[in-house]
Amino acid sequence: MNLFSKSPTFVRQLFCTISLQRLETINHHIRFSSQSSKAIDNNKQQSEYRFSLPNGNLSNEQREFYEKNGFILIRNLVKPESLDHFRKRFQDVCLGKVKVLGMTVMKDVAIAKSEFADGEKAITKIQDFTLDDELFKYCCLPDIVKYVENFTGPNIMAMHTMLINKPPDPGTQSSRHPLHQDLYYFPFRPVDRIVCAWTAMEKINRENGCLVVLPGSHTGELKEHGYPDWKGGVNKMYHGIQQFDPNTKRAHLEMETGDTVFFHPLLIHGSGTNRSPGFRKAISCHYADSACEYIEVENSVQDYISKEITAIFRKKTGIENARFEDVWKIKSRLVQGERINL
Ligand SMILES: O=C(O)CCC(=O)C(=O)O
Repeated sequence: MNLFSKSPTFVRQLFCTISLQRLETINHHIRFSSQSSKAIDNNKQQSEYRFSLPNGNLSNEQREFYEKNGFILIRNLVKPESLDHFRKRFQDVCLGKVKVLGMTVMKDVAIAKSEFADGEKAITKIQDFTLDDELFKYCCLPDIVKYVENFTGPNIMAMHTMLINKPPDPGTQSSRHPLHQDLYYFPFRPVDRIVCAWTAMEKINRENGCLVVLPGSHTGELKEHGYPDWKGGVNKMYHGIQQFDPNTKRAHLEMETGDTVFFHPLLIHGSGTNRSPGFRKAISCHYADSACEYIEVENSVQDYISKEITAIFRKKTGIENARFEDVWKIKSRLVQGERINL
């Protein structure tokens, strides 16, 4: 088209239209580039998440909280009917009505000495209930597993299970659980693909000994542990961190029945004295990505505990040459997906 053969008005209009189109295009570029930089920012943020995965139920905001603090509390996650079922099963275990292969029934150091304590009153914790189909239902609750996927990915093993029955303290303060990191007990890695779900089976507050956590401590190293030097005695296997700054900020996790906290295995945590007249119950499971691998812990900070646990296992099973990882292989159970390494 020869523009010069057209009227000046037409040419001006055409230039105007072209300019407007250009402006539109530039505008579009600006809009597009700001949208894509938002997407890039979002991807960058996602790739900066180290402690969680996009798989499960957690929102980005919740993931950010976990990344920073090493725990996330989800309110009202487990139904009271399920918790009643687990409570009843626990009572049957304590009364000896149910015997479960591999389960450890632990007595409180102070209460066990009392000849008057019987049934669940003498028992502070049952551990390793994975082979009990009734209690194992806790590990498989879809409401919990959906969050676990945010930490382990889709192939999930239940590695360690507990129903904790913190007794009213007899004045010895032995009902406390010293500050510790759960990774101390675990010979598998990577650490960030392990998570604990811990559910309050009733209202848990400072009076009956709620969980105490040191927010952000999951970013640190695995520390040296050992039995604390407590006058009133300390429960078996309740190792604690010996050296840490007592002024570090603590958070007391007060929870209602069914509330569940998910926390990282390096998070420093423990629980307080039970000053109430009742037993304080919680149920928990440590999950791991089944693609995690066993590691050697000899001569590491885990050396002492691995020998203590393996010795108990050898005595219980009569398997003389059992190794630390064998203890874990036997008690762990697949929850979802494929059993890869563990
Ligand atoms: O339930 C509690 O009192 C604390 C349990 C705990 O931290 C543990 O057994 O590792």
